[in-house]
Amino acid sequence: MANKPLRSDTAAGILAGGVGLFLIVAIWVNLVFPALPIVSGGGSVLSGNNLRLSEHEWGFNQFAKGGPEICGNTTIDQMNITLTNTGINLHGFQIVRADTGAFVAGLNKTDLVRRGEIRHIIIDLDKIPPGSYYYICPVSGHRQKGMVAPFVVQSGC
Ligand SMILES: [Cu+2]
Repeated sequence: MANKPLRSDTAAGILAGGVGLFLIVAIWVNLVFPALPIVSGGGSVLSGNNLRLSEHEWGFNQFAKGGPEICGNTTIDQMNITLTNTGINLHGFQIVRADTGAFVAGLNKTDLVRRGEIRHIIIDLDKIPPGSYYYICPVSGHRQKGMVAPFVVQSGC
């Protein structure tokens, strides 16, 4: 065994095994700990007290994943959001804390917007402390597929 030169086919086998193992681990990690993609499309920000937001598979508005950031100005008491489901599946809308994921505002988890439905909701911004949140679709698996984007409450947007 000592000083025996490593045959090239053996080396190739070890390398292939290593690459395979790496891929298996990478796939496992992705399945068990799905990354939460936060896509805030190209710096676009929705603000004001009358927002329109279309929902579709894995994104909001024109984004294939994620959506525009929503900025809630602390001077606004109530934010009106018009949701339009332009997708095929049922979608919901919730605002959750960025740190704990706890529900803050939005639709009940089982209150979903149907295909083609237009829904007006009111977010009581005056009840949400300044800070970082996300808006998400609470349908199982949709957030993981991309239906998540930043929602911030701050003075000035
Ligand atoms: Cu959804």
